[in-house]
Amino acid sequence: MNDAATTTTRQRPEHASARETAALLPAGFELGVAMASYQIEGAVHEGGRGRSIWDTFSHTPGAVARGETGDVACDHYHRYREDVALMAELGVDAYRLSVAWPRLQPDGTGPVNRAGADFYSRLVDELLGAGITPVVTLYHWDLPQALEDAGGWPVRDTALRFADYAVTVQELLGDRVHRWITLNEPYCSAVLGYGTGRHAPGVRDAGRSLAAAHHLLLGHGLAVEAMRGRDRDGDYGITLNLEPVSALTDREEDRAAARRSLTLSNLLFTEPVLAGTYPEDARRLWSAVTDFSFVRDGDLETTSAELDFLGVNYYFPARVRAVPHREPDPALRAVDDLGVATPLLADDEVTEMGWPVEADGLRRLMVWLRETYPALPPVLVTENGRACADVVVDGAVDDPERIGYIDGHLRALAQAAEAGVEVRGYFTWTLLDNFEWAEGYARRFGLVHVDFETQARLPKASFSWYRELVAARAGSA
Ligand code: GCO
Repeated sequence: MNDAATTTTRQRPEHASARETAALLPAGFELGVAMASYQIEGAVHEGGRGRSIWDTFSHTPGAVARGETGDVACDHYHRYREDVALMAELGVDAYRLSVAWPRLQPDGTGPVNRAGADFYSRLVDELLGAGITPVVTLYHWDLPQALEDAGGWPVRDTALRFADYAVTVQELLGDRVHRWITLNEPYCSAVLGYGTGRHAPGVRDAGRSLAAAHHLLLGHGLAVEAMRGRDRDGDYGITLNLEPVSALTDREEDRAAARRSLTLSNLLFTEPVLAGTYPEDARRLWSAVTDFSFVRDGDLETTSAELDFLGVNYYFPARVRAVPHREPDPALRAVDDLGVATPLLADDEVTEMGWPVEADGLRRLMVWLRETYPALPPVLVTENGRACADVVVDGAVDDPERIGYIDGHLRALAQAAEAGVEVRGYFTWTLLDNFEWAEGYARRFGLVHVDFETQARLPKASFSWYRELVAARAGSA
């Protein structure tokens, strides 16, 4: 079916769309790739690394598809030089990496584990040597198990531990790293981790999930304040996964459902971070499971600490309709049991994750942010990409759907910029096929194919496309 496309890609590797799209991007627009520690590093028992909640969770029968774990992953811990060389070949300006907390503080507190510190130090040096700016995420979900055993994110003390850890990382790398992202997707940590149990640590408790959300944002704010106190010139941000939310129909009940959905997916995070408040309806929506007494005086000033940028991860839109609650008793309801559903539509293009593709959703999300938050800091899209059913044929992977996805979303971003949103850059998810959390290795998001038996890396057609985009952007700047 794709024969024509395949032939075209192999014989004529230049893509007109890469040059055309590059020309639409705002001046100085940054292009990068993103990855995360547990998804790529492997070497979970090496260099004095402690155990994280994802080690425990992935080894729990039934938690991850096919019982897969991040024990080896892409073996990036040993192959980071090769991976940085791929980034250099791609020509990207920046690499968004994450630091594994249990590599630096095996039990989540106390003195630094030297071997872990050395690993990240070498990685940063390798990046700088290749002319690639490191953008460091402090927490991409690998909480030290010892902190989970002490209560995890539902406990306030974890926020304090996080701020200490943030300063520890800054002390180690701050002479060479100036751009920091505190948390990746606190929605997933709180809602999937403690609410639905789909992610580590696999807890299903609505009240604890909401407490976790608050303490994550508190930890974020404390970390920003502490790090900024040490280095005023650094750039500090947080990455939220947000959705453009709309009602599926004009019916009042669907519009109300969309509002509830918006509260959980966006406002529960954007309001404390960008407005220093809680969404109006949060207390009412979850009154049967918590009294929000975990919010203390002054907390919201901390959660809304000044940011230099907002990181946004976007994958798919939410088109919401009203459905009955799964659980009739409000006191027993899951945190996401809000009487909402986000069905696929008949003409949806759907990724291997089962997510609908809608590039314009990214433009709408950007415009929603700017209209809702007049003081919105500059935005970086810190993740966007798609899983495809990639196969190696004759030593090559042709992935026109991924190219189309990235291209479409960049064009949507260019339109958002045109509409006045200050969008500074785009990091595609991701460089290497890697451990896709509860889905394991079967969901491939990379520009580079990884053979998990041999660890061979094979750049896909999308890699060439992205390289042309970066080169054309640089040339046009
Ligand atoms: C995410 C994650 C990534 C995922 C990606 C695809 O932040 O959800 O940062 O780790 O792999 O989003 O699902």
